Amino acid sequence: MQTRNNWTKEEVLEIYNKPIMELLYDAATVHREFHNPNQVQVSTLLSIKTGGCPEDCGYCPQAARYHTDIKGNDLMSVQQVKAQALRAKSSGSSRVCMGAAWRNVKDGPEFDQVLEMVRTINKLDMEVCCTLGMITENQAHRLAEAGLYAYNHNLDSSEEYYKEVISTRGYQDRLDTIGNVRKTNVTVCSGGIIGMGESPDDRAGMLVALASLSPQPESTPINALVAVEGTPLEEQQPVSIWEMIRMVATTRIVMPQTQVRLSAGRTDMSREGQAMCFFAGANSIFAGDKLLTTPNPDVNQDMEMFKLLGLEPMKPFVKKAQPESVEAQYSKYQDQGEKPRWTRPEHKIERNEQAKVAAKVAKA
Ligand code: SAM
Ligand code: DTB
Ligand code: SF4
Repeated sequence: MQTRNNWTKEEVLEIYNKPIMELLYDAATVHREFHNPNQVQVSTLLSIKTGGCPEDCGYCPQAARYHTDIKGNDLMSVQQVKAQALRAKSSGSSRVCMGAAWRNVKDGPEFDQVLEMVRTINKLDMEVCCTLGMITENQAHRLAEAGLYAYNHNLDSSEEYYKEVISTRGYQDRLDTIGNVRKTNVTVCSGGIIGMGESPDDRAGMLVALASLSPQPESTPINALVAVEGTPLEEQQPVSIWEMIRMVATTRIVMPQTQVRLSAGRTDMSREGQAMCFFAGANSIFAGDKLLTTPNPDVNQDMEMFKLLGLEPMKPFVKKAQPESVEAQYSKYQDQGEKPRWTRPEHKIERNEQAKVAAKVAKA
């Protein structure tokens, strides 16, 4: 099966609405073509900066304007992050995703601290992912140089429904950040939420938008809304497991190579329900008793479920080699007795180049 970037909403809806047995069979068939069905990636979320966000995302307990019970925190220290990452690694995680309740990244000491966190986790041989809000192309390059493996930035819904949920930024802003990440060697993680009151049409619209990205995202989280008291979506009824299964299966079919993440909402799902999602093509979960601010199943319970289902946690860097940080590239050159020519390989204007020109001028 070829990866297609030209799915229409009608085609996607037709898949989404198939009789469930047919849908499961089709999705599982695609899944086996591209993935090992017995392996599931285990990723750990770390909220490195919690709460106080200026945005108005209607689902989010971290938006400053809603009155939720979460306890806000300033940016964590690099040492705290390292300790948590080591703990996650020892309980089977191969990936750490650091989330910050920011509208966008600002250059300065806090971003420098995040870059240091990325370097630190990369050195632990774990895939490191960040979700920090909007980023510029330059910031994406700096994250890449630090050894970032993935950047998470969700489209969250269809373009039409997005406006119903968020007013402080637009769909194009999301696409722009994803485009900036794509200009580097960092992989793209982008998905969305179901259960916000959107229609199947909106779900299909979101999948068309994601599948039309070329290349498609390497990772696609499918979240079920966790309706948090104090947010505008607090009264939303939980989505049924069948909707989750349909969404996962359809995602698998339209994005055959992506890592489909069964993300928020697992505390309300039975093992049987989750097993159906894995059968339908989900091959990643977030482990640990907390997502960013809301509860998640206990890691021991998850490991029991893995044992029961014969699933094994995926090793890191199965899909793409570990990125080399600038320091790693530098020391490799030194070992070979050479000096690296480029310190920022993806940048067109280079300090080295400028220095060379200046030296030539001085000589003349
Ligand atoms: N501030 C950054 C941003 O919005 O991109 C990063 C953090 S934000 C919390 C990451 C993602 O978490 C959102 O895009 C959304 O998909 C998901 N999310 C947030 N609150 C949620 C909730 N209550 N239920 C399900 N998913 C949620
Ligand atoms: C994603 O799509 N889901 C994760 C991760 N990317 C960052 C976050 C889920 C957050 C759920 C609400 C909370 O715990 O605050
Ligand atoms: Fe802020 Fe992200 Fe929450 Fe929106 S989803 S309010 S941008 S932390």
